[in-house]
Amino acid sequence: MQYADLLIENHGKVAVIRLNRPKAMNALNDNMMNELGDALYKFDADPAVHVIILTGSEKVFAAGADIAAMANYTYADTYPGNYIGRNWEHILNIRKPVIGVVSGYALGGGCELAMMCDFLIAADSAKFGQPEIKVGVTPGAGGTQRLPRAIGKSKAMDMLLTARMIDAAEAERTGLVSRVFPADKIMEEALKIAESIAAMPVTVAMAIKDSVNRAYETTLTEGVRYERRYFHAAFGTPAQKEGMAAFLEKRPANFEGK
Ligand code: CO8
Repeated sequence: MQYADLLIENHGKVAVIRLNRPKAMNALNDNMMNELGDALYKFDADPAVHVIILTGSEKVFAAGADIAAMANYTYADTYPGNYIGRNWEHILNIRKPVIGVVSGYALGGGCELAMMCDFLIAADSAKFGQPEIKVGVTPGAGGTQRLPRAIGKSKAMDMLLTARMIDAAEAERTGLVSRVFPADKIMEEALKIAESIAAMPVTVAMAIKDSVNRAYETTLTEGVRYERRYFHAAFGTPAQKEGMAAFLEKRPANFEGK
């Protein structure tokens, strides 16, 4: 796959998508968001791919939506025209696990895009922030909604209202990211994590992802009911037969093709 604003790498069952507009701090523009949707849908549909990594460069994940592109937009452009937003949420339709890997800045729309990944790992150089207030707008891709769910109301309000950035240590402490690694080891460690997931049965990984995401959209009782259906359905899969047989036979499970 060839893109103007993305770099693509294949590592066996793991596909890596790199945001790549180095001259503009990976600012997210319309073309990049179109390309990102295209790449994500292609990998989601590719049976050879089990896990997707979304990352940026060593210096920056993404410094937000492209301010130069939107500075002169009018309300007619944004709401009726739907110039910004129309292609931002393709990532939420992806059924395979998407790991966000953040080195350097993840700001504004960059932080929002990161939070749309299933979980985040960060380099110790990472900095997260929602500085939209400084450029006279609110967040528009979930910053006011996903950030409080991720780190709690007080921390989220603090970040959103003061525009202060948090570093990787604070991001890990508050639960925004699951693990932090030295910057020079981040991709190596990210690939190890992705490969460990890719070795699991993809059908179960997809069901777990769907169930966890359900937790944010429904009541506890309905969420558990939803999970129970997947649990029962797992008994119709080769993965359950292999996983349980391997346990009882005291051998490693082989989920290849399951
Ligand atoms: N948009 C466009 N260009 C950018 C952006 C951006 N968000 N961020 C950086 N750039 C450009 C700079 O203009 C500069 O370009 P040039 O070399 O041509 O002057 C180049 O990238 C390098 O940037 P700096 O010189 O500023 O680099 P520094 O290392 O000094 O600073 C920072 C790096 C801290 C990342 C700084 O660039 C910065 O603060 N950037 C803006 C961060 C920001 O305000 N982000 C929020 C934007 S608003 C937003 O994201 C709303 C999202 C809503 C989405 C809704 C979808 C539905």
